[in-house]
Amino acid sequence: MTDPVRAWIGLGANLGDARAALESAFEALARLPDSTLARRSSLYRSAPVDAGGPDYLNAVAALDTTLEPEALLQALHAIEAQQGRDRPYHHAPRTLDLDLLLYGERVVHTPRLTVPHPRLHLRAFVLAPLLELQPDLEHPELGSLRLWLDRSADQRVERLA
Ligand code: PH2
Ligand code: MG
Ligand code: MG
Repeated sequence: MTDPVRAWIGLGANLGDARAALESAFEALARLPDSTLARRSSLYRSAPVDAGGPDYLNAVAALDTTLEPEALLQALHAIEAQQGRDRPYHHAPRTLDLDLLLYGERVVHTPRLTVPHPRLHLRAFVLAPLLELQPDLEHPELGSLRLWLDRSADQRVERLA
């Protein structure tokens, strides 16, 4: 058996009962094969970035997994589909969005997948929950994510109790 890798998954929703969507997404992540849901962040309310529509709820999960990145991406898309996500246009409001943010220190560029997620370091709604769980988390190419959160201080993101 290969050792598990810690993958970081971003969760987002801004349609319907977003809180329920994130809760059932965490449950689905915990049921994934060859994977352990190690940590889940608080929920955050955030202003839409590069998109319209209502505020989002966001969170992140730390998943220890032996699934390869492409297989994990497929599993995330399956969870989105089970929870009623359709994809009418880029950045449309969504019932559930699951993004593969980081896969250990791996850098992946395939036609279907880019890891680290190309915009994670620019988005406070991803950085705040990541750093809640691991304050010294590093990006394999860009270094300390704490510095990037400091640079995105103008984005509205609020941790929920
Ligand atoms: N997701 C997007 C685009 N904009 N804004 C916030 N606040 N939260 C998101 O999850 C989000 C977004 C595309 O996936
Ligand atoms: Mg997304
Ligand atoms: Mg996505």
